[in-house]
Amino acid sequence: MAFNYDEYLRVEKMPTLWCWGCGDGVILKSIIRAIDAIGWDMNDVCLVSGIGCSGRMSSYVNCNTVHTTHGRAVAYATGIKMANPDKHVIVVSGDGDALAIGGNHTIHACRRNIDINFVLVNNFIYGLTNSQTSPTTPQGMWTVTAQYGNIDNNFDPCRLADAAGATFVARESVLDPKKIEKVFTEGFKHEGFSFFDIHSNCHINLGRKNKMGEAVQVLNWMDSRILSKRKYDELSEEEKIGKFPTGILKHDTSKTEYTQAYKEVIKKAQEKGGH
Ligand SMILES: Cc1ncc(C[n+]2csc(CCOP(=O)(O)OP(=O)(O)O)c2C)c(N)n1
Repeated sequence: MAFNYDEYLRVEKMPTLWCWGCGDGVILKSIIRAIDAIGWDMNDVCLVSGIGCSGRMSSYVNCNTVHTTHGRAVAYATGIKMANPDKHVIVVSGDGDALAIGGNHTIHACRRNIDINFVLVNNFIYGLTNSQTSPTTPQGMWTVTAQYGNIDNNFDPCRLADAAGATFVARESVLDPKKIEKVFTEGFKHEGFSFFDIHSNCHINLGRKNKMGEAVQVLNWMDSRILSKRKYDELSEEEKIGKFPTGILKHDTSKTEYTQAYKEVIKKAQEKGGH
């Protein structure tokens, strides 16, 4: 039977504001499919987004949603999760939102290991505001703020999340929606901070402006940069430069989840006669 997306979407908001063929739609579908696979009730799900093209995600999913301020989605989500530890919280954030203006919030949420599912929509550019450099814009690319080619080194978002303390880390690309659905389904179930680096195509504000005249060129370029973790591990250090392993890169169940740890704090305070 065909999957009934309408059940999960605010159909009155369709069509989306995204450019035709934007990878963000694939990510939207994958989020919905993972929620369906797990069997979560949409009343128990809260999707929180920042500002950007990816930030529009919260407008389209028919659950509890908050469209927050630029770079602060995970700060809002932390408050939501602390007050509602039994609810399932998903953050959707662009590479500018999550790693530039919001980088500080992102690493500290990783460090706390709070049970939030953080979907980085990584299109390597500020999409909504027309092509400024983000922390994942590859070196040499043209952006509005680097018109002679970007000279900045990049963050590897998964390595950053891992080092900061996220306990579930995965990477996939919109080229393979089934794999995104699979890592979301695993990661959403994980009790702790789950970080997903999802490569998404911006063929308008990254591709076209970097002389990739057709959308498929952007997809081919993205495809040339990723490979399974197994294959990646076989590469020499030199060959690894500019390549990104996909799949589940970390799944650590040994660390205490933050809202569970906080329950202990509440218990101790109550025992002491506090409020
Ligand atoms: C405090 C603040 N600074 C700047 C902006 C302008 N702004 C809106 S979205 C955005 C960047 C969007 O890029 P990204 O987070 O990568 O998301 P995308 O649009 O690519 O999905 C910026 C700089 C803003 N809304 N608020």
